[in-house]
Amino acid sequence: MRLDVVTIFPDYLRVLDLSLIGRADAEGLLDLHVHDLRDWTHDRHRTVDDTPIGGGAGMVMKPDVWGAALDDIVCAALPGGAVAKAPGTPVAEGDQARQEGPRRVLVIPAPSGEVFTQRTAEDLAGADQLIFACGRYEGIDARVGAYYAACGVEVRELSIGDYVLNGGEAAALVMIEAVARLRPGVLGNPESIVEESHAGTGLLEYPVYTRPVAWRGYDLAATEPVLLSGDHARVARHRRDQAIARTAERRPDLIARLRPAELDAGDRAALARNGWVAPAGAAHPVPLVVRPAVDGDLVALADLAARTFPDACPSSLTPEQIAAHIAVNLSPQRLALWLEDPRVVLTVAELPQGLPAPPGETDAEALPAGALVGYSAVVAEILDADGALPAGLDPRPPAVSVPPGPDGAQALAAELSKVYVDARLRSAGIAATLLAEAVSVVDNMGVTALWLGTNAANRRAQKAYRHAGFRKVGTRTYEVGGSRCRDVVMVLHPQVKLPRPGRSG
Ligand code: 6GU
Repeated sequence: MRLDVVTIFPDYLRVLDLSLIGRADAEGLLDLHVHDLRDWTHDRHRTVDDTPIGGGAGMVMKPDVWGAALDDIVCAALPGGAVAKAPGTPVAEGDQARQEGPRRVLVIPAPSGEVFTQRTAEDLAGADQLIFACGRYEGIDARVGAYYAACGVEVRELSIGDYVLNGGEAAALVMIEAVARLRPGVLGNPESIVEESHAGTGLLEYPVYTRPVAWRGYDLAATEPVLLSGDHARVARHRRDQAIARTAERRPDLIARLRPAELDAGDRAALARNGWVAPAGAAHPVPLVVRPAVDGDLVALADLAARTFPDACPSSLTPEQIAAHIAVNLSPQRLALWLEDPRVVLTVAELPQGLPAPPGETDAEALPAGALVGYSAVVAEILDADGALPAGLDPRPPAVSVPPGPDGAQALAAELSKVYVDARLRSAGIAATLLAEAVSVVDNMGVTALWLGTNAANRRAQKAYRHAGFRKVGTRTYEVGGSRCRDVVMVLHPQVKLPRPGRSG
C-alpha cells in the first residue's frame, strides 16, 4: 500500500518513522511518502492560502497549489508498476466512472467530514494508495475535492471526531495508524485485532488484567475468580458480560445498534441486567427499566397480570376457570392492596421508549412508550398490627424450611408470588432480571427462605428459577378456578450463597 501525505508541516509526520508504521515502511510493507505542499508553489512567498471569497474569518487553502500537487501524486507509480493517467477533464455527473486499475483514495481530513470509524479503516485498508491532503486554516477550497471526485478519483472527507484540531495532520496520523495496522504483516499478533473494541462484535472491549493477581488492595482472586478458574467457557461468558455492561454504561448508542439475532441467551440476560431488552424478532435492543411499582401503574399492571397469567396455566384448565382465578387473585383491588402493603414488594419491567413492531409487521405489534412488559410480586410472611398475614399469601408448604439468618438473625419466609413476562418478550432476559431484583430485595428485607410454587408441567419456568438459584424441595396442590393443579415447590435461601450451577444444572 502506498501512503502519501501532503502538508505544509512535513516534520509533523516524522512520528510515522517510529513504531510499527516505520518498521512496516522499512520492511516494504508500506510505501510512505510525505510531501511539502509548498514545493508546488511558484511565487516568492510560497503562498498556499488566501482570504475566503464571500468574506469571513481566517484563510482558505488555494485550489491551484493543491491541484498541482495532487495531479502529480494521484498518478504516482505504485509498487505494482501501474501508472495512472492524469486526471484530465471532469466528466459530467452521472457518468463518473471510477478510474480503472489500482484503487486510489484521496482522503481530506476535515472536522466537517463523515466520521472515521473502524469500518472506514477496514474499507481503506483495501486500497492500493491513500493520499492524505492535510489542510490548515479554514480548510481547502471545496473545488479541489469536487474536481478529483469528478475525475473518477475516490474522495473521502473524513473527521476523526466531534472536536476541532488546527489542521488535518494529527487526524491523518490517527487514520494512518488505524488503517496500517490492519494490513497483513504490520501488526505483530493478528488475533488481537479480532477481540478489540469496535472489531466485529459492536461492543467495547472487556477490562483486562495481568499479574500480580493482588495489587494495591485489588485482589482478582476475590473480585474476578472466574478469570482464575481455568474454565474457558465461563471466562468467555464472563468477559462478554463485562463487555456488554461496559458498553451499556459508556456507549449506549452501540447497544442500540446491536442485532438481536446475533445475541445468545447469556447476552440477552446481560443486556437486561444493564437496562436493555433484545427481543428475538426486533430490529434492535430497546431500553428496559426494572423499578418498584407505583400507584400510577395499577391499571396497566392489572392488564398485564390478566394477560400473562393464562400463558403459565396447564392446558387442562378452561378459559372460564382461568378468568375466575384472575378475577379474585389478580384483580385491580388485589393489586391495589399490594401496592399499599409494605410487606409486599411489587416490581415492574417497563419499556420507557416502547418497542417498534418487528420488521415486516404492522404497527399493531408495536408497544407504546412506557409499556409494562413484566412484573414480580414478593409477599413476606409478616403479621400486621391486627395479627393478619398479607392478602394473597399462599399457605407455606411444609417442605419449605425457614432457617435463622446469620448471627442468629430472625427466620423470615416470603413467597415469590408472581413473576410474569409478556409473551412477546420471552427469552429476552426480563424474567431473570426480575428474579435477580426480587432476590436482592428479599435479601435486604432479611428473608431467609424465599419460596414459590410453579406448575409442574411448566419446565421453562422451573429452569429459569433453577438458574436464579432456586432448588426444588417438594410439591403442592394449587387451585385455579376450582380446579386442582400440581405445583412444584422451590426455595432459595438468600443468605446462603449457592455454588454456581454447573452445565448439568
Ligand atoms: Cl480530520 N481535521 C481537523 N482540523 N479537525 C478535526 C478533524 C479533522 N477531525 C476532528 N477534528
